[in-house]
Amino acid sequence: MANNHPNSLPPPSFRRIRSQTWPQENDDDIDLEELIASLPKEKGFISPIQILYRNFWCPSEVFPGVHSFCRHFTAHDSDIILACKPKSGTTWLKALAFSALRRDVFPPSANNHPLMSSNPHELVPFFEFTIYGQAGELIDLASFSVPRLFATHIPHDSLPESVGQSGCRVIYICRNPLDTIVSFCHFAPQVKPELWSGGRSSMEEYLDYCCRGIDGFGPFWDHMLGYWKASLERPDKVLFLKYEDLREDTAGNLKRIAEFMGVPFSEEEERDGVIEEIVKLCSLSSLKELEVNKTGKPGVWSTENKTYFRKGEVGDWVNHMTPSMAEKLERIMEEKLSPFGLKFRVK
Ligand code: PAP
Repeated sequence: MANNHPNSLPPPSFRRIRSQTWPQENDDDIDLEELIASLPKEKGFISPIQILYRNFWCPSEVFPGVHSFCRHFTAHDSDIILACKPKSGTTWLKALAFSALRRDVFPPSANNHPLMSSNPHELVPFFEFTIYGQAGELIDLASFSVPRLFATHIPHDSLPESVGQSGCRVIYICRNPLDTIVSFCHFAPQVKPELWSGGRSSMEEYLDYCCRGIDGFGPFWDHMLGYWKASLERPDKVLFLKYEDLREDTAGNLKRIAEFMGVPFSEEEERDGVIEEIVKLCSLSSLKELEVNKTGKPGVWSTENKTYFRKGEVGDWVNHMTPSMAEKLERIMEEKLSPFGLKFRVK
């Protein structure tokens, strides 16, 4: 097993060392207010505004964390980063990757498995929200079990240089944009009701912004294509997954994830049903029913854990979009993604 840290810490597998204030000490030389003032801005749907930074639209409230991460993070060769556009299956991928990677310390059948008491976002923290985030506490990167497991929503080409220069591995999950938009439009009004109530925002308007390339961490096509191209160029370093494929064959894709992380399932584990145990442990129905996911808060957005678990269906967009909304988005997908061979199952 690749988990070579002699004392894997109990969950969460990292240590908070002290309260973090913003700006961080080592950002003192940067006037973030001035930087923000100089950058293009647009209406936000989960933060008051979106800021165009390093070629993507960054929700304003995440900006300090994004900026700090990009300036300060140094990747290690053994690091594993889970990357995704919001609402593409982040929570699921975090649960699966964590369970597979740490199964020597936390067997999936154990009653006290970390997923029983911690939301996947607590076990695999985001760089921009949690580790370098404004509202969080400073996390001791040296306290992570090795290989360190992180997550990010930041596009491939905007990641700190050391990620591409090191041997660090990235697992990307994407999802058809029709379902992602529907998922976001259920999530965001719960996080920021003030941005949506009284007709301030609607799914139709959000879809229009997405089609114009003004969506959180997007344009969505640049987000997907950045990781897609990287996975074709460096398949040993970037694994590209689709939510729809994961739904269709969770066990098969879990095997790919484990192999890619350097912790393939042994024949004995396969025979003993370890793969199926992890699939079950991480399923939407299992996670949704846990007390921690009904009541807790992961500290990503100030929202409850339950907002991360909804239907998890492929094709739910038919229940929420008009045909003209869907056609508009499908035209953009055809124009931007198809030339690069990127297609999705949408039903
Ligand atoms: P995030 O980007 O805010 O972290 P993310 O986890 O990527 O969210 O996406 C949430 C979607 O994944 C939800 O989809 P829905 O709105 O269409 O239902 C959520 O239901 C789904 N999801 C969460 N956990 C799982 C899981 N264990 N299996 C399958 N789908 C899941």
